[in-house]
Amino acid sequence: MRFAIVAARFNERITQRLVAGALGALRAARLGPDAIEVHWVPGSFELPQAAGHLAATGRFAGIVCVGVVIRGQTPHFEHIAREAAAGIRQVAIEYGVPATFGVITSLTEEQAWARAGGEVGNRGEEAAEAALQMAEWVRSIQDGGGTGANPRRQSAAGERTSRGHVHLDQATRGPRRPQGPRYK
Ligand code: DLZ
Repeated sequence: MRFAIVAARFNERITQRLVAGALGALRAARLGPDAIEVHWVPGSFELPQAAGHLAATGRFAGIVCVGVVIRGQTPHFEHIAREAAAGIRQVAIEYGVPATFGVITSLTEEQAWARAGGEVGNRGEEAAEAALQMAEWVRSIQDGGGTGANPRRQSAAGERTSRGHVHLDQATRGPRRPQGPRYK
């Protein structure tokens, strides 16, 4: 599976940290360099436009959008944050491609740094993990399963229900996000 990271250049030093967090999460899922593309756009307002173009190519299992919107003196902040959030959601629904929201919306620059690999976490990393989970879930329903199990494949540890679904024990189901070579 191939993933894209779309990054807003506004507040670029902070956004770089979000990109690093997102790349770390995707690489931890064993995605190779050929399976990850990073695309830069001017600001968070442009994130949905770029995500839409990328989704339209059909080449991506997930799109991670990262940016930093910091409140200024005017309502500009609200417009950009709202349009970014609504636009990314619209792309995900319209194209059926998971597009996740790794945009920090903060009142101060200090709050933004704290959410870009500081004491409050890394919104880019979290958005990449969400994209991985959603992409895997989309794949699971395309394979015909609703619980992460594929009803067409009978597992030794599984038990077929009256509706044809296979229920696996939690212990045998394993981690929610697949490990190993699946993302290569
Ligand atoms: C113009 C602007 C302002 C004032 N603030 C931010 C911000 O905090 N974060 C961000 O990502 N982008 C900002 N921008 C740029 C807009 O997102 C957009 O690039 C421009 O309005 C051009 O469409």
